[in-house]
Amino acid sequence: MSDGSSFYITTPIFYVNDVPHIGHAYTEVAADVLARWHRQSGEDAWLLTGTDEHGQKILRTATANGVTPKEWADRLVETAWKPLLKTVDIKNDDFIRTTDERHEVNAQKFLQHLFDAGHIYTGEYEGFYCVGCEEYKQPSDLIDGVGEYAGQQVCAIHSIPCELLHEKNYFFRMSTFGDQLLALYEENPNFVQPESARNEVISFVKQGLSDLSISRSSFDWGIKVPWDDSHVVYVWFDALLNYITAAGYGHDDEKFSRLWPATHVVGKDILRFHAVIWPAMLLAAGIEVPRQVFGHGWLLVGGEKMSKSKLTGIAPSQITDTFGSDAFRYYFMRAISFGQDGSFSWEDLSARYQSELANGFGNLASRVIAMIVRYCDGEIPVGGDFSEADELIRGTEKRVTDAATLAISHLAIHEAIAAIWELVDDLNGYITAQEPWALAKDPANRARLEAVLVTAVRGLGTLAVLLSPVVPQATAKLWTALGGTGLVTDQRIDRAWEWSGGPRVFPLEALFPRIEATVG
Ligand code: ME8
Repeated sequence: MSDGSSFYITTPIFYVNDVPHIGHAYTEVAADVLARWHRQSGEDAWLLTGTDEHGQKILRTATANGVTPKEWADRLVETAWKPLLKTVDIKNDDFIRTTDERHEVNAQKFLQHLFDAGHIYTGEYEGFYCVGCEEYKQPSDLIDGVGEYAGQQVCAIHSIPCELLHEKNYFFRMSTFGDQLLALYEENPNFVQPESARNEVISFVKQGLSDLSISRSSFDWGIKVPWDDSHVVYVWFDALLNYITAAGYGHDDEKFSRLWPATHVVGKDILRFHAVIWPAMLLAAGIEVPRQVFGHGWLLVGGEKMSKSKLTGIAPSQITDTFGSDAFRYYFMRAISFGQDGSFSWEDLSARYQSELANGFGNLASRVIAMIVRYCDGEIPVGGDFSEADELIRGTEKRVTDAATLAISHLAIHEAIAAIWELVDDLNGYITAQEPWALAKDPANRARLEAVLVTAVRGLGTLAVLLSPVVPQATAKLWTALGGTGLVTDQRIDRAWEWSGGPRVFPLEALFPRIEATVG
């Protein structure tokens, strides 16, 4: 049902070494909701995710585990990273690994192109390198260590000492792209979003850019520099290229011109790599810059950024085993303003599950379907005696469809869901006010009863279509119960209110069953 326009969206490629936690799953879900939404809007949407597999950190862990880095990465991709996608119900179109041949070969082409065009030179570098971040650190990035590292300077993110490295490296002349980047941020204010991220990036670039060391020679787990195989490509330079090698750069021109440029969804921790280094690399290569870089906030648990190194990691399956993947997706997309930090708590998750998903949406669906079974033998009435209250519901359906579409166009996923929830609340209020159970007692009210039930069922159909990107499993069940034709994912989301009801309803199990066990 594509109308031809392309929407290519990416997540970061995650360090294969790390254990997936809810922070990674959060980014995956956000990108997936956006991709599903655009797919349902008739666009050629394409979601890419994958794993970052080179670099010193991975080499060290593999060696410590007595296997080659490739064997180590293969194992983690199959046992941890691909299963994560299933756990939170991601419908990705591709999964790239930086050890894929399609990546390695075409990343080398890119590098050779930059070298031939004079953007790369040989130099010497000495600096403090954090293996956790895979990045050289400035003195201002270091803080005083505590505990076993007391008296030493440590990386502010990983709380471990950095290593003083002195190497002969190849350098990318990034410093020459400062003005072009500032012009880009100026001319295209949407290039970096949200606004706080944009401001941070602009002030960083205004301070002046240094050239970037893009090779390492002290170890060999990486892509070989094509003109000097004693060097491997710096892991970030390698990783960023995944976004174009997966999209056909260097080997499938038709695909590349169809997909590129992409929208990159990343955590704000890696904003500069995506909003400064990456567009500078592309400008140097004469390739169009990304459509947008969106830096979302951090998930905080107990006030701290969730990460494995701080030992606060929560596995996504700990949540989905109890609440299901739909609830995971809904909770994180609804409770946190996309672009800002947000705190996770089991109490908040349980409360929202119960009041919003089970009572607000799930019960509404069950009640309406049960009334059609009881009062109309399961047949959806075709018409009735429509009133102003019914028209108001139809108006709400159109209004929230437009509001949600607009919110998604600027990646405000939380606003889109809040808009859709106005329909959930209005439908609940409508049923309470119209009292179909009272109308059913007197055959003289038959036409009015039918108008109320068909209005409610149409509202449910609109909700199924609008919520499908967020809660795909519940909405698929609801669509079947409403007798909708085809798949709910094939219904146009920008015209969600157009559905006029199938011939009859079918039994619906509880969409969000009661959860008895205490969790946390
Ligand atoms: O940085 N809250 O990979 P990575 C929200 N390989 N999101 C979080 C999070 C949290 N507490 N913790 C992690 C890398 N994330 C590189 C990327 S891309 C060319 C290379 C998410 O495994 C968020 O998306 O450390 C963040 O940007 C990403 O995980 C970092 O993943």
